[in-house]
Amino acid sequence: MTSTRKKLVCLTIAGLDPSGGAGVIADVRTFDAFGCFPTAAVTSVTFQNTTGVFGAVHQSGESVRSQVEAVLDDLDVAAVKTGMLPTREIIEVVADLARERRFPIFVVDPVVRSTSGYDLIDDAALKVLVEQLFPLADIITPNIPEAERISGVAIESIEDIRDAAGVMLDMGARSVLIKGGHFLDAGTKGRNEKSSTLAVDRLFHGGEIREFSGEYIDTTATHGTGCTLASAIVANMALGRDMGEAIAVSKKFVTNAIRTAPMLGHGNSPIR
Ligand code: PXL
Repeated sequence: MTSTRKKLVCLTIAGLDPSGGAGVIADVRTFDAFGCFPTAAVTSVTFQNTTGVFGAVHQSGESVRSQVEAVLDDLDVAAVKTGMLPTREIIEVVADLARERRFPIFVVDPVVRSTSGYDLIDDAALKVLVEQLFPLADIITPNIPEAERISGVAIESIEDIRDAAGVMLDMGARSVLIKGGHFLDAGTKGRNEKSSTLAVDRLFHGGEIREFSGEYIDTTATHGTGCTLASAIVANMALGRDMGEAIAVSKKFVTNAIRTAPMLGHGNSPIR
């Protein structure tokens, strides 16, 4: 006997990392890992591997629009995520599509720079991303360097994280998740347990802060952490989990992936 199973469709609009660790390949694999059906529009073909980014050929706005429309015109898309949006033209197309098509769930990962220091967006485009996409997104998911560049706040303390989030909320973001992987929170697990170092992600929403703590794993296997976390949040929200629950599940998924990373390549290994 055969049986069919309806799958929730998720769409990523992001760059291609041909070495598989980040960008659309990471997103597609994450959607699939949570049982969602992955679709993808490519914004840029990057030339990179685990050791660095060597260049990129960006798509035109028209190309990105045509890819996204082909998906949306045919499939019932439950949730959308953006990653690398390198040009003003692409960002404007994505903002127009988000307004025209009313994405049911919309997660914006404001990708700014690769781990190896390659700029994935220019300053003028970043300004448009903030102005046009932040107000349309359910949540934005910057890491600490991204939060610093977007907010202009140098982050050295938890107060600074709060200030940076405040600036991004004032810029129009509805919810801001600042990821803690670049900032170590020294904490204790419990009175009688050994002191441990944590990676704490903080969600700022409606005047409240919620913390998501995970073990900080000292490893070079970090390639694709941001893409994987944002995609996991999209998949879990598509599956009907509320934002807090989706973040908690996604954080565990990423921490576990980092712990069990395949250690591929000669640089920063993909996490899964
Ligand atoms: O992790 C940020 C990121 C997102 N998307 C693409 C990337 C990178 C970092 O290298 O290459 C395509």
